[in-house]
Amino acid sequence: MTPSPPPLDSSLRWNDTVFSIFGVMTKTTQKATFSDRLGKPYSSTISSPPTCSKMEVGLSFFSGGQTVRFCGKYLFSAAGVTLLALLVILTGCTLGPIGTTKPLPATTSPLATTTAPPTTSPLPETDIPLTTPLAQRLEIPWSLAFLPDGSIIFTERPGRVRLIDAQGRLLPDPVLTISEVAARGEGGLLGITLHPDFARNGFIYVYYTYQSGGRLANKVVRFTLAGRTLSGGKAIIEDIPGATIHDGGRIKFGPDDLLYIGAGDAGVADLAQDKSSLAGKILRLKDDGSIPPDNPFPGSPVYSYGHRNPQGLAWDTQGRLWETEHGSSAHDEVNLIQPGKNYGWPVIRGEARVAGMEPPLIESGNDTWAPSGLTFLDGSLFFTGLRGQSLFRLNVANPQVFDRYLNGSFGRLRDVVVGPDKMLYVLTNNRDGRGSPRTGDDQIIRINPGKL
Ligand SMILES: [Ca+2]
Repeated sequence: MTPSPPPLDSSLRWNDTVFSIFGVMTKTTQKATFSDRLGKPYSSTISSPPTCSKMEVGLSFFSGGQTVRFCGKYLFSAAGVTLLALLVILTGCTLGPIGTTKPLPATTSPLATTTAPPTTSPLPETDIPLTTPLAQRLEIPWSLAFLPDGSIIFTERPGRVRLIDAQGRLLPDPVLTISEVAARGEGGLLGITLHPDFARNGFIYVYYTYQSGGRLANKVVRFTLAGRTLSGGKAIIEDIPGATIHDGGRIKFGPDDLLYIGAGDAGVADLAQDKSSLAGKILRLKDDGSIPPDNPFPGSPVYSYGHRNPQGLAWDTQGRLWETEHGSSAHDEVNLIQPGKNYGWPVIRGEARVAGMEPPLIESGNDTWAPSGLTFLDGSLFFTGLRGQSLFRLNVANPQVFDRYLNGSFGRLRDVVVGPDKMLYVLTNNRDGRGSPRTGDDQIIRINPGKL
């Protein structure tokens, strides 16, 4: 027998009952997202129905087989950007907790005719739950990749490469522990990726911080996986400036079968504008570390420059390279990368414009996403937020349209990867001293994008 909904106190705010107070609205799309206390996200178009007061907007969403409508109040607006927080309050509707609500009479449906079509393409819905933990009690996992048999290889920042077999079992012992790794601050064992011809050659590439003389540096090393053993260890590129902050670390092969490397500024901002330095760059190399003849600066691995701390790289179906990057004091960026271009750090940030420098496609304004991993699926870019503690979704056909999911449900999120099953695989990052570890942390979580 279903318990009847509790009586509603009209002065009760939704964040005290069902909803967290967080919402995001973009002025251009008139779309808001928010979540309940379990982290289940909802999105809504926004309108101005007569039932809401002048300072409020109307929102609606579908839950429990019916449309739920209410009014939301602005909390603040960030100057120059399109983010608004919404404090969601009830306005006289007879609603209990989500899922047990009664249908509303048609006369209280002012938003029924104002719902806009979805702004992003629908994704397949299956019986797979929205979130499923796949591996737990990990130590700062940073990056993962799928092997052809469906097993998962991933890095833990202290220096371990680990494997989840095709049956989903986490192997207790690492397939490799790299003693040379210097896990200081943001540095350590970071990116991992497979050679495009991995099935034939078994090549796996990792990016890590190490001690070089009296200083920290980063390198990319190629290993060979045979069975459950990683061996070899050929350096592809070394002496990328390192530090306890801004080590970059993402590595991926592009559709041109060349290796792209995100290198941070190592805390020395001006190096990003110095094309003779490897810091603050996206680098491009052949699989053996040699320099492609068509790189934009002849004889140099530099592909683009003026980056602060690139963290995510992904290509869309048109072959375009997208990048996420940490800004300074908010102003995080999503950039569309073109060879030889200057992305401005530290000369410009936010909406600033200088001739010869590329502004971001979108930036976070005064909000902080701390964007990390980036991937592409069915017309959308998905990226994870560390301080933002969310999974963000961007429509590449209209980059100003983005959604925000999970909102704190799993803490800081480091990486997101599309699996062979078209599910998203997300890494938490709560054990590095900057987060609040919870039971099971750190985790690899499977996300069903059809249920976002
Ligand atoms: Ca920039």
